[in-house]
Amino acid sequence: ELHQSVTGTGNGVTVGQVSIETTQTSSGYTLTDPAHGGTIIYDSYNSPQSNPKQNARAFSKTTNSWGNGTTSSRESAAVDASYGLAKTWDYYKDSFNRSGIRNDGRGAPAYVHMDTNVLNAFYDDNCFCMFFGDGSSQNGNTPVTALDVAGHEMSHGVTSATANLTYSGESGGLNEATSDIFGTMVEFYANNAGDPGDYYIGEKLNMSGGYMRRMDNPAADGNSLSCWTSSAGSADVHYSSGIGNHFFYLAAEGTGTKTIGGRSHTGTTCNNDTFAGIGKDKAAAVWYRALTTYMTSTTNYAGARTATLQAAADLYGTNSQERYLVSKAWAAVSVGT
Ligand code: ASN
Ligand code: ZN
Ligand code: CA
Repeated sequence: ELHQSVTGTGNGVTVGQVSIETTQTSSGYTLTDPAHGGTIIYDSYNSPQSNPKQNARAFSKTTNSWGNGTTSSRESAAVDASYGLAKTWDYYKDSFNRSGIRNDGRGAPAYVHMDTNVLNAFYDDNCFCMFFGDGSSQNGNTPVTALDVAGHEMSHGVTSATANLTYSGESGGLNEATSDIFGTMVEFYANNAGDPGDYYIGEKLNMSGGYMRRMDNPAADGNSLSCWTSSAGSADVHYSSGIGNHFFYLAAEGTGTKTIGGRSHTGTTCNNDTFAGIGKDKAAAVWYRALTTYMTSTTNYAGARTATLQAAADLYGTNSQERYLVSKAWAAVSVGT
């Protein structure tokens, strides 16, 4: 066998010192991960976002030690991506026996250092691949490769391969919420010392407000919706996602203030109700079954409620406490009341 899977050492920008799976070739090593579908990490080499593979090349070197923990090494962001996408793969495999985005065992290529001054990351279903920007002056030029971002982007592929929620209106909000939910679950699953699990999105990106989004209190960012309204479908999908994110937080953790991953979570509701959570693993199992069994491209929030109630009934029983608390969490975000 010419190309062997080997364990390398990495020092990422946001994930710190980690092990990553790489490939040994006749001339050295590449960031191809045979243990996770052959995922290849490329350097976009600051190709323009309009043609982000233009100058791309795969990472390769003679030793199997990658990055130095800062952006002075182009490899550091690649370590984040390799580690984050491997953890995302493992999360889906361990939790749902899903082998990659399409459940076909194939990894999706990822490109770091896309363009310049881009505080964003993308999944592109046309190439079955992901692109990660290097951040901008707004976030101290921190690469947008944190664990919850990698999980978010790869999860767009899972949504595309399953419910295929249309990326506009309420279905678009559900599409975005699905990526925030599983990006967050990946962060918990990885149990990384430098980036512990929480229900904030992008808290490791050095944003001026300290995070990009919050699931426990979406409206705290000044834009996201915490509660459903009849105009939710007119909001940007990254804001209408707040309703689904808030539902998930409340279903998982219940109401009331909690410190999780060193951060304060307020667990506000739209109806002043108080109730317990079913735990994040059960809440994620409900959402995954709803996504892969009941949701379709046109599912709206009312439909997501029905889908998750059916999923909870399938998994835990029609008269289960889990199904009851899922209904309480939807009511607490003004869906189905
Ligand atoms: N980072 C964004 C996302 O994955 C990019 C976009 O607007 N599609 O949602
Ligand atoms: Zn997204
Ligand atoms: Ca997070």
